[in-house]
Amino acid sequence: MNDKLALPVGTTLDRFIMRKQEDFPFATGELSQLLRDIALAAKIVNREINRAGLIDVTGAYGQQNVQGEEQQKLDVIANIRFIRALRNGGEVCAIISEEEDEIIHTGNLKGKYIVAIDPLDGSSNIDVNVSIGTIFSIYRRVSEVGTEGTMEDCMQNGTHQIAAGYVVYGSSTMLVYTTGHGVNGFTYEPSLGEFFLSHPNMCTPKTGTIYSCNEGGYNSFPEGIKNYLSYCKENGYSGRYIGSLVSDFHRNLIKGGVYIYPSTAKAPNGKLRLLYECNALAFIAEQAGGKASNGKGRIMEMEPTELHQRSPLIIGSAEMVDKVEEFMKAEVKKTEAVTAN
Ligand code: AHM
Ligand code: MG
Repeated sequence: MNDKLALPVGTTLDRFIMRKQEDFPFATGELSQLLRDIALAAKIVNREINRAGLIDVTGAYGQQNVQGEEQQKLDVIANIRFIRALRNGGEVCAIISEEEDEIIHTGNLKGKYIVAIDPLDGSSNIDVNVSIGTIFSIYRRVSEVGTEGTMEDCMQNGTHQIAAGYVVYGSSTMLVYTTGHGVNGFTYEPSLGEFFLSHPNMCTPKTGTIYSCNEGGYNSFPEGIKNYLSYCKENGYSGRYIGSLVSDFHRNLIKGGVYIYPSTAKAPNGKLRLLYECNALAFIAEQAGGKASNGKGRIMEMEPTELHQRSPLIIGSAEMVDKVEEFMKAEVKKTEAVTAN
């Protein structure tokens, strides 16, 4: 990190975005505006979430999304809020959302950017007052400005992200994002309606002693993952699993740890979506000094083949992710040796 870029704790998100833009003489301000649009939608969603239980926003919406999952009312509300903010902002030509079957054309043909979003992640936790989140990735379009966004624009691999972030609606609400120059976290002050810089230049510990994994699926985990989980237990690691990816990731980012969602019998390619969840968090993890893998290689280098593609995800402290990969690769070698004989 360039120290010249450091801004003091307490700087508002708006000022931070503006000051960062000044460091890039040819920036047009469109990406800055887009980040502000996302922050505005996050404030609105935060307000809705905080009223859950008082107004009729909890429970099932009565429909399934494209992946056959039960949509919650707040999933639908958050989806509408983010799409509206991005459409009104004008910088985005197309959006892809975990809650929508197809690409959404915003009608802003001059928009240079594409957004991939999981508007409300961890929705099974909404009704029980447990932290949930929003995850987003921003890409520059590859199609010509002045035309509609295309599938090719949306199917870029994670290395092409120009910004990514998440909002965690937790004991406080935080927005954490990167534009590829480190990671910064902002805490929401509800009485002022502002996000303030609270976690400048976030760096994740190289290693840790927390593993986060839903061990309910243990019997169908790959052998390498089973062996790694035994290693965690033998070494006295702590198991921590909220079941909200953003919250589990955020805790591990700060404290050091690894989050694992492997392939299972129920979800042979893993459960998490490459474009809406894995890539954004992978970009943030790497920018904070961590790693993200699918067990075989780097998440951000996976070439997407479909919008709602899933992937196993192993993400967090660099040395822990390396260790999981080591266990996975050892298992592959063993299988190869058996088949060769
Ligand atoms: P969602 O986007 O439908 O909410 O699903 C993603 C969530 C993650 O937040 C969480 O880590 C995972 O699903 C939990 O899955 P499981 O209940 O199988 O452990
Ligand atoms: Mg999700």
